[in-house]
Amino acid sequence: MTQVATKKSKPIFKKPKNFEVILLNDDYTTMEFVVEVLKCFFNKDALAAETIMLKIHIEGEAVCGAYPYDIAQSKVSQVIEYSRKNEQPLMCVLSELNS
Ligand code: TYC
Repeated sequence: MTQVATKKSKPIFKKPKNFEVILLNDDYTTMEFVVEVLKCFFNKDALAAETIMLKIHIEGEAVCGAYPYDIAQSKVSQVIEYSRKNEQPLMCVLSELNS
């Protein structure tokens, strides 16, 4: 929480922003790999991971979780690094919530 003083010195507590982590569809990443990523990095069970993967495959993208900035950014980096190490082009991005 960030505390900001007003003229009357009444503290205002600003709610920290959350950031959505979004996985994007592509034509080359395997479905099995995306399911593995959703289980390992976003703690999804097998059914949720399969459902989210299919949503991305059909609609082009899906939200995998919402976190404070540092955690969201670290998930994006970890997913991209893990994908490249496994020779998959999977892309993961951030989107700001509750501005
Ligand atoms: N479209 C991919 C395929 O047909 C599967 C896929 C799903 C890729 C989700 C990326 O985030 C993704 N192999």
